[in-house]
Parts: sequence; C-alpha cells; structure tokens
Amino acid sequence: MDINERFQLAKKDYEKLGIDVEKALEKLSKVKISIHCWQGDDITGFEVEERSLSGGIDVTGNYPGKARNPKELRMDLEKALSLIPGKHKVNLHAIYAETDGVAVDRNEIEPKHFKNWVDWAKKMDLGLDFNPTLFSHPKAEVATLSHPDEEIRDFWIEHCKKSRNIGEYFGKELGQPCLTNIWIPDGYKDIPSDRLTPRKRLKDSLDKIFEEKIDEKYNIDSVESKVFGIGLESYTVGSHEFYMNYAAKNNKIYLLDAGHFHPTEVISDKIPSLLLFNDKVALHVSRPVRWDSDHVITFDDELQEIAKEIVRNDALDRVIIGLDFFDASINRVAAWVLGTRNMIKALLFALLMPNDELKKLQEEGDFTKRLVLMEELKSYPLGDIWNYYCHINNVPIQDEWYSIVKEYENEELSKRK
Ligand code: RNT
Ligand code: ZN
Repeated sequence: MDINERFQLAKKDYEKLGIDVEKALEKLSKVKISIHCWQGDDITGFEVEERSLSGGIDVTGNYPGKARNPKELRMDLEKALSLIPGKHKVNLHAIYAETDGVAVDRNEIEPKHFKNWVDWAKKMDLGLDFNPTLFSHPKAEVATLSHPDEEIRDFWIEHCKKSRNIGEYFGKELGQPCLTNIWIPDGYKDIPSDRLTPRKRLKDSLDKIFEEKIDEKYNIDSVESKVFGIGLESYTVGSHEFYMNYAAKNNKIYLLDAGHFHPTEVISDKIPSLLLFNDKVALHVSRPVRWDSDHVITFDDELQEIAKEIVRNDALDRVIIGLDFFDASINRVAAWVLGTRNMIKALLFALLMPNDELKKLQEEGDFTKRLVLMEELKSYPLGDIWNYYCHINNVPIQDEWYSIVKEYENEELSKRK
C-alpha cells in the first residue's frame, strides 16, 4: 500500500471520531516554528573576539561538524530545513552578527550586520526572530540589566535597544513581525541578602529598553523567565513572577521556556492561564533532563501536552512557538530535524483529536470515557497522516531523512576540523 492509500484508510479512522483531517493539515501548514540557529554551532556565534559560553548555561559534547562560520551555519540550516515540512522562521542571537572581521561591541550592533541573514531569509522564504545576547561577554560576568553599576546597565540597555531596531528591520524586510526576546542570566550562587533591589533595577532597565515604540507589524517583544542557572543556584533576578507581572503590566509577551521551572513543574499547564490574560504567549520548547539541560525535544508526554493546550484552545496564532535545545553530543543537523519534526508532529497529534468531544466528556463528568479516548488515540494511525503530510510537503517520510543527514555528515560535516 502506498502513502496515499494508507492516508485514506487512516483518515477514515479519524473521521469516525468526527475529525476533519484535511482541515487539520491545512491548519498545520500555517504554523511557523521558530528554529533556533544556535543548535548548529553550540551558541558560539561569529564575534571577532573569542569568548566562551557563560550565563549559567552549558552545551556538552564534541560531535564533529559544528558550523564554524556564517556560510556553514546557513548551509547546515538549509539542509535541516529541506527535511522539515512547512515554512518556518529562524531565530538569531546578536552574536551571529557579521561584521567583516571588525570588532563591533554589543552596544554598537546595527541592522547592516544582519544583512546577509536577511538576504538569505528572503531567498529561503523564512521569517527571522531575534535575541540580544546578554551573556558570553566580559561585561556580563557579574550581572547585566540588574547590575549595581549604572554604566554596565546602560551598556546592556543600549544593546537591547539596538536589538529591537534589528528586529524592526527584520520585520520590515521580511513582511512579518520579528519576536525579539530578552533573557538575562543575572542571579546569585548563594542566598541573597536583598532580593528586591536587583529586581527594581531590572524593571527600570526594561522600562528604558521599551521606551521607543516600535510598530508591532515589525517587531514584538518578549521577556523570558528562569528559576536557576549553573553558578546561579539560589536566586534569579528575572524570575517567573517578575516577568509574568512585567509582561502583563507593560503589554509585552511573556516567554515560557520548558526548562526554566522546577523539575516536576510543566509549562503546558501555564499556557491556558496566560492565554486568558494575554493576547500572545511565547515558548521555548526544550527538554530538561534533571535540570535545564536543553536536550533535543522528543515526542514525550509534555510535548504532547504543550501541543494540546495550543490546539484545543484554538491558539495556534496566539502561541509563538520557538525551540531552544542544544546538544553537541549528536549530529547537530539531525538534532534540528528531529526536534522540529517532533514539534510539528505533536501539533498534528493534537489537531487529530476530538477536542470538543473530550471537553464535553469532562464537563459531563465522564472521566472514564475521557481517559479511554485519550489513551486509545495514542495508537490511532497518526504515522500514516504524518507521512502523507511530509509527502505532500516534499520532505522524506519516517526516518528516511536520516540517511540524507548521514550523507551530509560524510561529505561535509566530518571534514570540519
Ligand atoms: C537560557 C535561555 C535562553 C538561551 C538562549 C541561547 O537558559 O533558555 O533562551 O537558551 O538564548
Ligand atoms: Zn530559552
């Protein structure tokens, strides 16, 4: 039986549950995932000065083939994108500026340093998102936007302002808004004697950063919270409550990273609450293993729950889905492809559920049938619908994409020293 025949049969199964499969695929095709560029080079970037990764995050592994320059990074992204169904966005960090060998400090970055990315995005029909980089820099050793020294704070405020202008440039050039996301590593290793003052300074810095009004047609802003980092175990200035309140009061988007909460706390449960009070919510979908380890996302329970909360609350256009994982112990192109395909597949899984029926069962108190249906759906022929979706989007089905990545590894990645 070929892909089409299997699709037709599978469709019948879902139709019995009242699901319109074609409509689900149509919806899925409109979803853009923001694919983070930093999986390709272990968050190294292209700055002229050699700087090691800081900020309490870590990339482990030394699988060969890490991208060493913009040309390689874009080439690797192109390979990954050719194996992922749909049209998406690429998420950049400020450290991916191209400055022609000239040292340009973070407070001096300009749109022109991202022209190559924009030209490439146009050629590839991609959107771009952006992040100021407030780590891996000598001025970020102690703190950034909450630093006690005003001069250092101003440096980082300027960096964030410049970043928003770059976001605006992306939006204008590419005809779709850029999400510019602020994450800072500020915090303390040990018990603080004052939790309020650094937060006051962060609040004040953010107010300054957002003073300039930028048309939301071009740039939208988000703020990302965290609970701890390596070396910052006891206190994080930009905590969950801090940013959730800041975003709500200032009309900014709150960004939930799946790895930034306590080990048994999940972001899926937070999505509906945020949707009730905000027009938009942003995500960094990641997979924490015992800590914020940023493993490649798998098709696990939490990924499915995240997708379900987006889909059944009809929020595919209100939840901005970004990915944030970085594994250097496996083929980096494979990591991108696998993680992004899993995200899309999880959305498809959620789209192929009788969500109205399931809600009704809960309202009626029929928890037995609710559980039965949710469990049985796990072995419905999702794979046949997924293969068909890949097929009509001209990308390989099942694990067939892997041999293409392997070939790319043999011919390209393995030759990088
Ligand atoms: C760090 C945050 C942040 C970074 C990227 C590189 O814990 O998740 O989003 O991963 O900005
Ligand atoms: Zn993140």
